[in-house]
Amino acid sequence: MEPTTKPTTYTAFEKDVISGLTEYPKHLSSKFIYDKKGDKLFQEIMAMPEYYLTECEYDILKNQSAAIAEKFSLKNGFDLIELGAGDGKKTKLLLNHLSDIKANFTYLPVDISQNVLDELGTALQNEFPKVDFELLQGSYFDVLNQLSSYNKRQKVILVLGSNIGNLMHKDAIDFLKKIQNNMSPEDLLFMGFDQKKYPQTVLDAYNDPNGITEAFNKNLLERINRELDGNFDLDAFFHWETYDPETGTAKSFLVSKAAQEVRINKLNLNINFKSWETIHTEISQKYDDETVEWLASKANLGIDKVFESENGFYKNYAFKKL
Ligand code: AVJ
Repeated sequence: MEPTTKPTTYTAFEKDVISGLTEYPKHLSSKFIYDKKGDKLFQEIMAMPEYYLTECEYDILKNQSAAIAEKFSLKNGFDLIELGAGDGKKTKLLLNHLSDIKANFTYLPVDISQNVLDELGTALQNEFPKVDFELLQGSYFDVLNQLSSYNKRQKVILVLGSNIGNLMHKDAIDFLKKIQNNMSPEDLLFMGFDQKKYPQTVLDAYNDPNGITEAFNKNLLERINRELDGNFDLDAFFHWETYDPETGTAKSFLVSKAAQEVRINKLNLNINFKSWETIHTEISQKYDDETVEWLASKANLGIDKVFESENGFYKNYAFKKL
């Protein structure tokens, strides 16, 4: 009898590694940075003084929560749906205000990680015993699709942290379109966009002297070593950041210090690097009002109101369906 080989089915991570490391120039997707270790490193990034984004958005939510809440249907009630809730640190500022004014709402944090949600649930119970909440585990769109059917009151969709910045404009438009598809005319999308600014300030945010961002970026290689039985020598690569002030695109790379071969056993793959060869791993897009307006209009959304941090580094936009 002929030996039969089982068809191989690859995970999304494996597919990205195979295509990304066999194409030229090489690339890997930043979304795979976020395993347990990557999540922890990102928490450390958010606490770095150079990573101004966190504090700017925190300030907006702290100082402008009343003006933000005016956009919500305080009378008829609303659902506050947060995509990628994490530890909810910034959202709690809004929850504070909303519970002060006794708003009628349900908080629905969505996250892919059940661990993260369980911790958030415990914190909410302790800190906001009167706030009605429901934890939703899953990908953003599964959850959004379910929601559009089951409620009649206003939906306020929160996407904080300039997470959209990891997407090229085309993908950002698709992301906005998928949200727009699940919105009714009275619904609101509230989203953070990091702004164009003095280029060195951007570079410093993605190139800290303590090597936290470097470790975060290299976690992609570590994950390949851990999960796919690879033998990447982490010291044979370094982190490199660029920022193009014209396009507003910050780009992260891992650069090979020397010619080398890497073996990834689980994928039966050998990868050759020339010296100075790059792996492009992430973009962190910076915006201006015109670009945000253009992206939104492509997704049939319009800017309803803009909330700006005091230094102008960061903005949260409230969008409605056009
Ligand atoms: C989580 C996408 C907002 O691009 O600023 C931080 C991720 N990468 N430092 C960003 C990140 C390097 C972050 N986002």
